[in-house]
Amino acid sequence: MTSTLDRPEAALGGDRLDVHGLDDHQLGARIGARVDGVRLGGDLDEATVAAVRGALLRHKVVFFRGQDHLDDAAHQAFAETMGPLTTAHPTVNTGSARVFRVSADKGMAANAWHTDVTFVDRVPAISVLRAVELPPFGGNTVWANTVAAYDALPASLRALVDDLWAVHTNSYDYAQHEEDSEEPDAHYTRADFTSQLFETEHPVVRVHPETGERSLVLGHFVKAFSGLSSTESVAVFTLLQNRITRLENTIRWTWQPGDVAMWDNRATQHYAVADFGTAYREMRRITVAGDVPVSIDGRRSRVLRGDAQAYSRIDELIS
Ligand SMILES: O=C(O)CCC(=O)C(=O)O
Ligand SMILES: [Fe+2]
Repeated sequence: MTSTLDRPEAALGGDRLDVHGLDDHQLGARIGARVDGVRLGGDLDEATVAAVRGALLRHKVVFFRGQDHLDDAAHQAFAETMGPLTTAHPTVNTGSARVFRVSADKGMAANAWHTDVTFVDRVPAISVLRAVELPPFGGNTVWANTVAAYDALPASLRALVDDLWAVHTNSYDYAQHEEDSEEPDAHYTRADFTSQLFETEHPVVRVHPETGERSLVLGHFVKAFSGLSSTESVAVFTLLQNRITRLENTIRWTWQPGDVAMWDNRATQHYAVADFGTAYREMRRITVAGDVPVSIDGRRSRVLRGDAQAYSRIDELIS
């Protein structure tokens, strides 16, 4: 299939986006836009797909309301317009080839700041999340812009991160992350989640394959920074995460039935707020495959443990 990965100027939309007249409404200075007037599905024309992708790359997370017509198949067909898909998850058996169901009725949620699946080398490019059943209150999701966070670093901190690498794993020491829920990702058990162990060393600063922007690659799955002690790692992690998640750098979405959120997983972190009591909440995610991060000096992330080939084929991607 054709990809915009080798044509960043096309992916960014530019005048194509304006020509098409996508009805997008920016929601914050640093992140987030609502896109109106698009009925999501597999039948979008090429210009609309390019415009939506351009809006995504610019705003990092885009929201679509009123997509009540979507079922899993149409959700998947829309996600496929953005690129080849991953399987549902590298380790968790979700009962579906492509759909990752995030459901909870005990107040559990993915309430730790993370970028999806950074424990593998081929970090997903895009996640498409659909509200299936919402609680009567609470259950918002918050996204943070990891490009803006990098851009806002003073020169001294850029010097620190530009050549720093971090080990990400799906089996980390939960005690190091005070905001963790007991389960690493919503309702799946830790045993499922760690049924196969993955560890990957990523650059802390990656160059975005489509936009060329630099972004911070951190979040919940970080175990330690290469060459730093665990105490030093916690200190540096806290320093950087605090910059990523400062409120000005985020957008918070209050879900309505029929909503879809799509985020650039190479330029964001997100957090599902566990404030919906014991009500049932169900979301479904379909994930677009991404390539292996590349550092500022052109080095690619390195697998330390685990083989993610079955989860995400990257030979179809252009990098
Ligand atoms: O439940 C949510 O709002 C987000 C869950 C999540 O982290 C994800 O779908 O990747
Ligand atoms: Fe997530």
